[in-house]
Amino acid sequence: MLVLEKRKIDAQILEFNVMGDERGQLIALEEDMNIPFELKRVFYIYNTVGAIRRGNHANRYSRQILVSTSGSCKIHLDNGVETMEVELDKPNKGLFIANNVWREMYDFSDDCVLMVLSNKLYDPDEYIRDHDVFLEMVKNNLL
Ligand code: T46
Repeated sequence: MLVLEKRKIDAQILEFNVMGDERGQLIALEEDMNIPFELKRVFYIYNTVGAIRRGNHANRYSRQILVSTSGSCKIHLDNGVETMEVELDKPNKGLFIANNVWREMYDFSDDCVLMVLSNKLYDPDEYIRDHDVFLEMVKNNLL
């Protein structure tokens, strides 16, 4: 049996600076300031249905930062060896996820708006959607 080397998941929780005053709060996300990659795409997920799990894939090339700008949700990460769970529940909390990390998003609150920043334009061909294929690629050092 092949024993895989234990690897830390390439992901990081970020805390963004909040610029608040008597009018309310403002958070600025800016390439090379608090976004550690070239910013090519933003999308957001909302009105998520009940107990649904989204994601269920790894991206070959996209690096992302996820922020729950409203409400909360949880993220399950998996590098083929280890897993971790992160709760996104504040607009100033971000989760950086490197490429080739399996992700699932779940436990969305009704008011959750999950914003995702990415260093790549959308390309459906960069998705690994089969978890067994993902594990096989990790095992064979193909990622
Ligand atoms: C990820 C997690 C966090 C587009 O046309 N352009 C886009 O930029 C995206 C992201 C999606 N789409 C289309 C493709 C599908 O027909 O929107 C539909 C839903 O996308 P998907 O099923 O990939 O959504 P999620 O929530 O499972 O995953 C998304 C991202 O695709 C993914 O990269 O990491 O959010």
